[in-house]
Amino acid sequence: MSKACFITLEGGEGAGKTTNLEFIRDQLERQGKRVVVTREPGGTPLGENIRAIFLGEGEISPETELLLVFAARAQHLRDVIEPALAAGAWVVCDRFTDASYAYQGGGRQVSPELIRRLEEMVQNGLKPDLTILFDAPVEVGMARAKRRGASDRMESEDVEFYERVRIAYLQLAEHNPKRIKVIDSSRSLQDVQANIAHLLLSLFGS
Ligand code: Z5A
Repeated sequence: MSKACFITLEGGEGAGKTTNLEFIRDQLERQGKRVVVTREPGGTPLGENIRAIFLGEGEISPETELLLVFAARAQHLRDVIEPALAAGAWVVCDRFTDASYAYQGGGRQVSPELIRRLEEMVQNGLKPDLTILFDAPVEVGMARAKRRGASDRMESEDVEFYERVRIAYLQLAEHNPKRIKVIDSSRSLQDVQANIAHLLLSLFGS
């Protein structure tokens, strides 16, 4: 694929996205690609401020959560993602709009139609070329995240919440099989990275 690609990483808590970000950057750079690595919510000064509010203490209603992530996303698209792609860089983003469908839609049970309307308003039709969904049973991800230390506001949810998030992600993958590729991230890091390398190779070959 000669054009710059937009790749997003998704998954439940402790699924392994962040662990594999640098591996993905390295694989792309070995193919001579210029790579911009970024994250959501965040990626811009405004977005990082929104992230601090989003993950901070205190009650936030489901609709407010949704508006916060889309406010951060609008700025992120204008200031980082769209300019990088236009300049020919590949963009690897730790979470994007699928996370809104999974967490606010699945987890918080906000209407998917509301999410779809915001997506249409903010993204001007831009969607990731490839989404890698790191999937593991909820208890595996939670145990990994717990070993990592203190929890933020989102990480303090119960198992049922994360089960709904996982189901929503798997449904998204089922409905978007060409874009969303599921990797079993309960396997060893070596196996997971072999899968990622294979996926990326198929992208270069197309
Ligand atoms: N959020 C939202 O609600 N709506 C939205 O639209 C967006 C986001 C965009 C922050 O995201 C929160 O924002 C997130 C969803 C919400 N809330 N939650 N929960 P984040 O991505 O910054 O934070 P996170 O989901 O909490 O990420 P995480 O817990 O850091 O997960 P991860 O990045 O997938 O996991 P990791 O840090 O790479 O790995 C966790 C540990 O497992 C670590 O110690 C690793 O060494 C270990 N690990 C990883 N892979 C393996 C394998 N294969 N074997 C063994 N051990 C492993």
